[in-house]
Amino acid sequence: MTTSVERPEGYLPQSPSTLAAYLSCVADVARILGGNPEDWTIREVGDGNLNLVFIVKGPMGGVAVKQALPYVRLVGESWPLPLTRAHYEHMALSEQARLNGSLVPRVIHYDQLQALIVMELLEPHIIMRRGMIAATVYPRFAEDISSFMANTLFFTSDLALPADRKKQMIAAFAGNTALCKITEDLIFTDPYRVAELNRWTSPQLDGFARRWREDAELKIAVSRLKLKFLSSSEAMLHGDLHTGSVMLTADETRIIDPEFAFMGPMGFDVGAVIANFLINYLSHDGHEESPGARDAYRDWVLVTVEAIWTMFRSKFLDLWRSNGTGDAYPASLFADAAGAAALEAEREAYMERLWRDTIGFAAAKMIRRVLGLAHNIDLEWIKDPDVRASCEARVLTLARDLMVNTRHYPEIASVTAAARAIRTQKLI
Ligand code: SR1
Ligand code: MG
Repeated sequence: MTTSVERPEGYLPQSPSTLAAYLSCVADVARILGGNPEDWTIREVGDGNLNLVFIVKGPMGGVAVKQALPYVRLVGESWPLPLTRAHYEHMALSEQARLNGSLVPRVIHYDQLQALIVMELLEPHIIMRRGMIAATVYPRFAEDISSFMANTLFFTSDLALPADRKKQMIAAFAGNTALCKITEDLIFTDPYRVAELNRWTSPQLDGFARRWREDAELKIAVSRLKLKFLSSSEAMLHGDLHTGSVMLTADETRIIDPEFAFMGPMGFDVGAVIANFLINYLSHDGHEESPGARDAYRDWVLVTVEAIWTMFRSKFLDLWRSNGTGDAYPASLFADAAGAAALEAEREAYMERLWRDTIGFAAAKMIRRVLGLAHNIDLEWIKDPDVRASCEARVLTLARDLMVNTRHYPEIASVTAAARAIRTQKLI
């Protein structure tokens, strides 16, 4: 980590007082907003860890503006971060839109120098994490996220692409190293060592944090996952696919914020979704109005996480059967009946490997949200530290077992059964 923040000449971080003048020069945006810049209202609403986000409204309509800062907003200027992440986000949004249509926000304007993207205003959509903390049911989500992951991961993989196109994609995303490094450190390394930015509910979880740092079996397991993250360029990932990267209503889903996009292992994205559902499931003991009041919601969370994996698996396999035109598994090798049967068996074996990766990555993402720098409000918003620590201890214990004893979890139902079981345990 260095301490110098580089600002390219001409780059200007926007504020509510400067943004109207900037947007008035962007014809497509001015047309959507209508009226004159004096009529526009502008609010900075960013609550993520990295960027500025503005909501701009005019007499005719509104837009959302996201601008990268040259440092990590959560930490400050002591942690510089390249503005180029906006370029990778823009590239990923374009590719995701091509493959998924309206499941991602429409980009209206992109300014590379200002590291700024103007997108359609998502209203009345809210951040999914906030909705889930308030026990809101989202009946479309499993359908939409499973399609998003199956389409994006399949069509950017060697199962669908010719080798030269796949290598071009690897090259196009290879420069997003600073964002990958955040993941490499904050997810796969820091929670397992003494690190300045780590934090946890203390003193309640001090013993857990120490045991996690001393657990050689766990550290080997997470390092295997890190090696996979570092070296396996399977498909274009969103790279940060948690419930804070989803905006939705009961009827519409939008996947936002792919600034961590790169060509990596598919299980990392699928695992992120599963991890955040499991964390949410285990957090409601700290939110419910009286014991058991949220039992029905907890059931919805687990039924939905089962549906997400099951639907993803089935959609991915269907895409492979109908669109397997990539250079992996050349069709000419499997044209006869024996070949076709062997290929179908191999598809099942591939999904088993992907499943094992998925729960390993899910576990890593659960542990980092309890022992690392960046936590989830599902747990952070539990006011009583003893209750919060009790929920967090369950997250840690479930995650450790998923990561170390992956073979005990051959399908999603065994994961949800373990989540139900761990909830009954008093661990601290
Ligand atoms: C310093 S950034 C911390 C986290 O915020 C993002 O949402 C990613 O999850 C990242 O790991
Ligand atoms: Mg984000």
